[in-house]
Amino acid sequence: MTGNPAATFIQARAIEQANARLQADLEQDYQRLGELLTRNGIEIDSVTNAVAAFEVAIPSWGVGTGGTRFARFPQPGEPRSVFEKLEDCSVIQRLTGATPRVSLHFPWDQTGDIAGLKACADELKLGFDAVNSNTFQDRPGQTQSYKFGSLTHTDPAVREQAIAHNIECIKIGAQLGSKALTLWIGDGANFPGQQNLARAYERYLESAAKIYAALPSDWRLLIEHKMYEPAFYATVIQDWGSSLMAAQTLGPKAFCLVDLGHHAPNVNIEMIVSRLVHARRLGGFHFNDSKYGDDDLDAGSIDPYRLFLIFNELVDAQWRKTPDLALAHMLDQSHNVTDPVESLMSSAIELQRAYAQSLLVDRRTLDEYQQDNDALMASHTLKRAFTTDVQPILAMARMRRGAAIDPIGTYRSSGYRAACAARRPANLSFGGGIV
Ligand code: RM4
Ligand code: MN
Ligand code: MN
Repeated sequence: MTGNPAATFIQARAIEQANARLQADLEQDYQRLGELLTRNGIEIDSVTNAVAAFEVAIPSWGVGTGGTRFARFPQPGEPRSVFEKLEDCSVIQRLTGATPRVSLHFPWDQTGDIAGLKACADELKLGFDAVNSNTFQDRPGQTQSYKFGSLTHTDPAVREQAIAHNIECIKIGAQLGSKALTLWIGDGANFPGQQNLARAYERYLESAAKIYAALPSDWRLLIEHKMYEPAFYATVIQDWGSSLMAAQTLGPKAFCLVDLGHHAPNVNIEMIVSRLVHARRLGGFHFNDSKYGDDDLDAGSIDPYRLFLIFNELVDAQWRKTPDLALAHMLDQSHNVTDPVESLMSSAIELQRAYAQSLLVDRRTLDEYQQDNDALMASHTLKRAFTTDVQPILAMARMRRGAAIDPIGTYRSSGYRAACAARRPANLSFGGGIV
């Protein structure tokens, strides 16, 4: 594409050249790991092929620099439109080979030219994942305000506006090839007594049913829960119980989406995953990591063992041949102090790492230890897989897909960010923090 910095700076030829310098060492490391795994009865290429087939969607909002309630420190060359966001997403895909789709957020990604957006994505060989609606913010000129809620507001006119926006998102998504709508609302209360908790949930179900009715037959509704923020006392869809009941009430196209940052501290998220798999209502993930709350830190950066345990549940579900397990994997992060392209590449790789490690779990042996109530050896069986260095598998999976052995090194030497800084003059708004 002429004038597209992604195509100019991240060419297949440049990736090949960078790979050529690293390939011999990689082959050696891969062979050594292959021998080790063979001794444990695992064929390395089967793991590499599974990792190469793993895909996660990039959130369009993730390629811009994030911020906090206090400040945002923009970096040079930030994307200023959804078209420029797609360019950055294509860089991530070219270098990792793991992120072929983008998850859009409306109205943040609004454009008058949906056909042009589709053409741009086609040219960059990108597809579109779930569409995200936004009724947690007022947009200029909007008739009704979401200050006191959207789909659960006491005023039917506000609810209708929020429903109409979600239906509009479905229509846009249908033109772009999306197959799901992710529904997250900030509705809730800051004071006990402010909201009738029962009625607010009933209003949610009523509004969500109208959105559900507008879904094309091959679409899914992904209901995302979150414990608190922006509401600090009570949130209408605050936990997986509320989202599961809503999914079961709405119908077979409604599923629960688990954002890793949306739980109370120390909650056992892999347990939630296991229960939702059991209910056949697990629809997908927003991956990120956190220490205290909805920190939106890079996936695997704080607690990689937790990430592994979540993937372990998913691989276990596959192993048990759970039917109809079709999951939408997405990242949902805020990059405040790093180059978002680098953070997103590294996060996609962390997911592949957790997936690869989970594939190494000796499930038959684990099952025996569990049957025998051998707690220590059962836990060692998981740890053994988790502590295996699967780096050569991840790098080999990338190389075989024509992506980079070393995505961040290749990106840094490409000059992409500097070229963007020259083409995309900074957007000097003295605005809010969080994206
Ligand atoms: C929320 C939630 C949603 C995301 C917004 C920006 O906390 O994670 O998925 O769309 O943030
Ligand atoms: Mn999320
Ligand atoms: Mn969040």
